[in-house]
Amino acid sequence: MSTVPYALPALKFAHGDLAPVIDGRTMRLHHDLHHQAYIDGLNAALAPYPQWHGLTIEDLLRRLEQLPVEIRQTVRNFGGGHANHQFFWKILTPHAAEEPSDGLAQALKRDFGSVDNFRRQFEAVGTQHFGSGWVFLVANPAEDFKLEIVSLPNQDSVLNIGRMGLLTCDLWEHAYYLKYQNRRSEWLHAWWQVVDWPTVAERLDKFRAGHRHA
Ligand code: MN3
Repeated sequence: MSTVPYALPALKFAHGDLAPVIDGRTMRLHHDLHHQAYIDGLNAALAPYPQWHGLTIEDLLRRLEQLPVEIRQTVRNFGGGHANHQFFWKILTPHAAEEPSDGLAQALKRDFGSVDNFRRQFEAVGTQHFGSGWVFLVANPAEDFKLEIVSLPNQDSVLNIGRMGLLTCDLWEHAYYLKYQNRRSEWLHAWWQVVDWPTVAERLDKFRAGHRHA
């Protein structure tokens, strides 16, 4: 569990392994440079505040409103960027199963009608989101872990809206522009081919078992 100074997590696959869905150059820029920049910005902001060191990124973001006002927005942006990207890499794999497993498939069917309907709605929310941000599949712990699709602007985190993140796709142009240019809907449609469904199912199981983050 990494805390301040936060460090770039290693990928569980090589940069080029997600090609052709995500090309190696995009992965290198996105992970090695963009994600690193969020971490550098976060560490710099927190350096003068040792009382805020030692928290996981998730616990830090949950306490955003308690942070000194002069660093709150910076932590929201850079800390959110770190958390969202760390989450994103975890749910990607070069060895994707085509369909979610039984338990997760049942939950998707219960809340969206079918797995295909879920995918269509997720792509629509991601495509229609204006500007940079993220689209998420989340569980709502206040409603018996009902599954919902939400999009958030910039680097905002689902941790700040009382939801638990199961799956997310990056809507910032740096995530897809080299290959998909302005065609965000194509990016979202192709991206299913690298989604690590077993990891998504495991996150839902952990949340249901009472873990606060996965
Ligand atoms: Mn990104």
